[in-house]
Amino acid sequence: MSLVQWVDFPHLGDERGSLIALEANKTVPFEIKRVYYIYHTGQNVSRGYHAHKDLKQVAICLAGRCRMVLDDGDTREETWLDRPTKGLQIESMIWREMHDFSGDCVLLVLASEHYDERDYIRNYEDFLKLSRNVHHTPSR
Ligand code: T46
Repeated sequence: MSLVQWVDFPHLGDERGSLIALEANKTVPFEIKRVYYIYHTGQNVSRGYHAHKDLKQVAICLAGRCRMVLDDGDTREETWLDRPTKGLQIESMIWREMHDFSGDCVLLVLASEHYDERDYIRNYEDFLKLSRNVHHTPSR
């Protein structure tokens, strides 16, 4: 299965313009505990470079665009976030990097948990070791 999984949001627009509603456990596949947004990212600045042990997120580009790289330790895929009608699902234990932010990019992120620095894996070698354990531990 591709690492790039989208949620398509129903478009509730009419002749007056566009409207999208985000609802926990409906359009967004988890209970939303936190919302943050990334904007005014400098030119040639990249962000991310970490994975999360448990956190699940949906990232929606409300304006502009940026390029997201996802890596599960075996496969690396990338995609552009450039429209507010689609959310990119980022599961736990996925290394992510964000590049090529346009000056007007506003990236909204919905998160399944409150902020907890202990959930971050910020070293790629540590991520690879942990992801091998997660994927290769036989379940009984
Ligand atoms: C992710 C990508 C897509 C907080 O205090 N609370 C928060 O909710 C967040 C998200 C961050 N912070 C602090 C932690 C750092 O001192 O804000 C600072 C910047 O965070 P970070 O360097 O982790 O930002 P990004 O853009 O590299 O990553 C963020 C999220 O942290 C991360 O979960 O998946 O966006």
